[in-house]
Amino acid sequence: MSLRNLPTSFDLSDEVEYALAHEVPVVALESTIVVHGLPAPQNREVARACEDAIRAVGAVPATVGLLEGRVVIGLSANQLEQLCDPGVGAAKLSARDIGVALARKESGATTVAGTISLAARAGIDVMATGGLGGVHRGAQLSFDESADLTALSRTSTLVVASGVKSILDVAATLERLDSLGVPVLGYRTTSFPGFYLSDAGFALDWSVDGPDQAAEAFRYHRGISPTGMLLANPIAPEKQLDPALHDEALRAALDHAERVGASGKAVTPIVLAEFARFTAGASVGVNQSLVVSNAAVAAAVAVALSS
Ligand code: PSU
Ligand code: MN
Repeated sequence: MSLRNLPTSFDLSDEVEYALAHEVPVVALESTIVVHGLPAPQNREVARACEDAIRAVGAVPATVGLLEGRVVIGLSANQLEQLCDPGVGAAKLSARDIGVALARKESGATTVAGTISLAARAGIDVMATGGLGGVHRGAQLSFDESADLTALSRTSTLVVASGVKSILDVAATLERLDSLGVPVLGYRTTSFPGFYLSDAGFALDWSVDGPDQAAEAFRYHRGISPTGMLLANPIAPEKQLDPALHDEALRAALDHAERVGASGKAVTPIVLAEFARFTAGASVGVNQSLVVSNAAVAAAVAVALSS
C-alpha cells in the first residue's frame, strides 16, 4: 500500500490517510446507496450507522465519492450531505465514468464498481455494501449486467454484501461470477443470501465460519489471482422481509420499471424506490439492517487481514 503514488486528484481524509500509513484496517463504503439507493432521511442514518459499526470493531470507515472533480476517500458527514443535495445533482458513477467526471470537475456518488476501483488504488482491500449489482432479468435481450461484476473481476478487493439484489436474475449472476473467476464465500451460511431475504435458494461451494477464515481465504486468493472476492452475509431470518410481501413487491416494482421505460443506470434506483413504496418502507428498514451488518462483518475481516 503506497500513499506516495496516489493520483493528484485523490483527497484522503486525515483519518484514512493516518490509517493507511499506519496499517490500521480500513473499510471502504460506497456513496450510491446513500444518494440513489435509499430515501431520505434513512439514507443519512444508514451512512452514520455503517461508519459507527466499522469503528466499533476497530477499523476506519472510508466512504468514497467525487466532489467537484476530486476523488474523496473518507467523505465527512458534511461532504456526504453535499452529495445528497438535489441541487448538486450528483450523478451515479460506475468505474468507467470516473475519469470523465474528474475531467469535468463534477460531483458524483460511486457504485460498488466505482468504489472498489478507487479504494483499491488507495490501498483499501475491503468494502461493504447492501446487495451487489448483477445480471438483470431479461438480460438475454437487454444485455443489462452491472459493471460491479466486471469490476470485481479485475480488482483485488473483498466485498461484503447480502448476495446480489433480489430484483436481479440471481442464478445468471452466480454463473457470471463463476465465469469471471470471482469466488463467492457464504459467511456462516452454505446458501446464497437473497438481499431482502436470508436465502435466495442456491447452494454455495464455500462457506467460512467467521472473519479469520474469510481473511485467510482472501489472503491466499489474492496471492494467486487478480480478481476480488464476494463474502455473502445473509440478513438474519427474523429480520428479513416477509417472503410473500417480497414476491408481490418484486412483481410490482419490475412492472413499474417497465411501464416507465427505465433503462441503463436508472433501473436499479427506480426498482428499489418502487419496492420501498409498495412495502410501505419495510424494504428500506431491511436494507438498512443488512448493510449495517455487512459493514460490521467487513470491519472484522479488515481487522483479521491486518493482524
Ligand atoms: N446495495 C444496496 N442498494 C444500492 C446499491 C447496492 O443495498 O442501491 C447500489 C450499488 O451502488 C451498486 C448499484 O453498485 O446499486 C448497482 O447498480 P447497477 O445495477 O446500475 O449496476
Ligand atoms: Mn445496468
